[in-house]
Amino acid sequence: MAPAERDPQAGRETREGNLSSGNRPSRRRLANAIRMLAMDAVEAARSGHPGMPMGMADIAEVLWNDYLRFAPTAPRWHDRDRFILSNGHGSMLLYAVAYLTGYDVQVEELKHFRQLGSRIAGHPERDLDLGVETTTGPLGQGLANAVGMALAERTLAAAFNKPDAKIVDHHTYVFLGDGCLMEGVSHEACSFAGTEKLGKLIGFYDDNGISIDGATRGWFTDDTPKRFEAYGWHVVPNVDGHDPQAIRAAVEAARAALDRPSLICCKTIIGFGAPNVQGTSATHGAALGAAEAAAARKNLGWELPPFEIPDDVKSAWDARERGKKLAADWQKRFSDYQRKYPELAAEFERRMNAQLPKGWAQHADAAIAKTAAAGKTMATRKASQAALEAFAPQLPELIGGSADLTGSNNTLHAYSKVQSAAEPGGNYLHYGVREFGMSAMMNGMAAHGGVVPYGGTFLVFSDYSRNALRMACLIGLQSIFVLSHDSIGLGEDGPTHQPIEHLGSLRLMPRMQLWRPCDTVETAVAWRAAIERRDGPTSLILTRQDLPHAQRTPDQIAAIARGGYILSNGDAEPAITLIATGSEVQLAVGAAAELGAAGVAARVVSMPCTQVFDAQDADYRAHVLPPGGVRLVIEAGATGGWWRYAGDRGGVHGIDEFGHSAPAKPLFEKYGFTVAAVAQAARILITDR
Ligand SMILES: Cc1ncc(C[n+]2csc(CCOP(=O)(O)OP(=O)(O)O)c2C)c(N)n1
Ligand SMILES: [Mg+2]
Repeated sequence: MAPAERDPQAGRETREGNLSSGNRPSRRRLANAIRMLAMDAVEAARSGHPGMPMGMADIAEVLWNDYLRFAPTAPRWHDRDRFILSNGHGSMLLYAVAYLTGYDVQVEELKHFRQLGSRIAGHPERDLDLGVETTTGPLGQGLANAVGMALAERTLAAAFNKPDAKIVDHHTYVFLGDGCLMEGVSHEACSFAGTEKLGKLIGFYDDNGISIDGATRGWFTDDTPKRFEAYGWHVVPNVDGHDPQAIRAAVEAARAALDRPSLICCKTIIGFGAPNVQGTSATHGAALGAAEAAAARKNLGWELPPFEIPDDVKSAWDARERGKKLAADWQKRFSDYQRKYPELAAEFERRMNAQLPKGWAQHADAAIAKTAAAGKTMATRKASQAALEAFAPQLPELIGGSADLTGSNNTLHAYSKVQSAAEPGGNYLHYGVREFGMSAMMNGMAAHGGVVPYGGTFLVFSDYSRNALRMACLIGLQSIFVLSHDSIGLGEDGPTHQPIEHLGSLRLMPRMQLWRPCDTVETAVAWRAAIERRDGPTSLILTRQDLPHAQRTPDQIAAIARGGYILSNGDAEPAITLIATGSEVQLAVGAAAELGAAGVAARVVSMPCTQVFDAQDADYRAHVLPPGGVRLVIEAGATGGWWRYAGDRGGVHGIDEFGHSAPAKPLFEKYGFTVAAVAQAARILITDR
């Protein structure tokens, strides 16, 4: 540790707040319980982050004991306040509070912090039973998730509240650190939150002047209050984060400013209470060590051994009765609402419980059959819009948007209504050019519940939002990513805009379901799958250019939902199987016809979603792709992921190079994406064997 990194604040006295009334322990003592548990759990694990929980303990004590509306025994209560720990490395703060307030967690579990199988994980993982609303850890994204949660709250409030009955009325609180504010995604999300005037969003900035490398003045000198004022936020600057009265005054001011989100900038001392290392990065991410932990105990006047919480402290923290009453009060209001507005109440419960509307399956079947009967030639981005138009009237929970590519992604449809601060009832958000922010906000909405977000950008820019896509997979959130302009087929915008490795790399993400439909019918089926998939995200990969309609029997239409199916030549013992996705399916069909005319039986398998196909039973997979057969995969993208489908005897016709600026047709010709070139590749493969 460089001597220069010691923060100027570190010299400050560690005052013992003396706000006790009657027999209630002082506020400082209540906060110290968080400090002790965090310190002890990190000691036990010999790894973790004691600094942040020790630094933010006084803020947490005020928030949980005086403001946050939560219920440890009813953690899923719909109108609870949402809390997100964006500086997720301070996870022990959240677990300590869960234990102290009376969530169903035992002290033994705290002793297994960061161990295999423990719910008390290194970084918070979504676990409503512990009061953990979403997974955080990648800095800045929790803040964007919080913006999404506040958006979801506003959306639901507009849809369901009545002048005489407010059933959706909660705050979103978020803790964030220097790291969150240095991350670019904080700019995207907070700039948007300012424009959207999300008055029930309140952030607490842990302004401790320290990050891992030391004192942040060497790399982070923004004037954060001015930055957030410029976004249109209400800012409470310079709050002493160790003074409960100052924190209370700031929260009061923030809650009063209902026309704007609020940021409370709290000056804190990282590792507060550890006498020799507080105020330095030494406390950030490592156990204090036995000697310093003992010194911190002494310094904070904590007489008990590790993991022991005095009864008076535990009972002062216990929020079970208070929470039960809050949840029961809401339930009473909701019962009242049910009597007055039975249909709306049923709809609210349907949406919050993530159920599909009555008659959904029939409606979806009919829409898909109608799409098939129309048999239109169309770009799949337009087919996606048509599918939305067919499904959206049934699904008011769909909240769409685009990162400033609305007209290109075709995400806005006939039933879209733009949402804004002035029109909170809308179902469409113009996210602006903020791909990462949009995707992370969508995740926050999905985690909130009651809404199903979909948002568009170009496939190539999924790189910008990639970690939010990963988080949606990791947590299991129903975010629907609409990614258009899916190959060199987008043409003249050139190689910067032409995805190559994106299909393969998104397919590598565990639990991602990526659909690359080949026509209007597959597009409608893909949308249906995305809507019905409640426990994870879907990427819908769409073309800019028109694609022809593929003829199918009703059985084939039904088989699309299996992720991969035989599109033609199912009966014959094929000499070769052509596997293709999206815009390349038409080439496979054409090549199969050419080969067939020359007496070579070629089967065509359309494979819009490999993840769903892989989950089918072995018999079905062997029926579609007979073991040992010669196979050629055709996809205008990186070849890497396809070899396991091609097999030892197969080939992959793809692109492992960047594209060019040119119209689509000459580009496809240059890269061998023509019927003739595909047929030739197939012939070579057969004769080579
Ligand atoms: C996106 C991302 N990059 C890097 C990290 C690794 N990391 C964890 S905490 C941290 C420093 C954060 O500083 P700050 O928010 O000020 O936390 P403090 O040390 O004050 O607790 C870093 C770089 C991360 N978790 N996420
Ligand atoms: Mg910091």
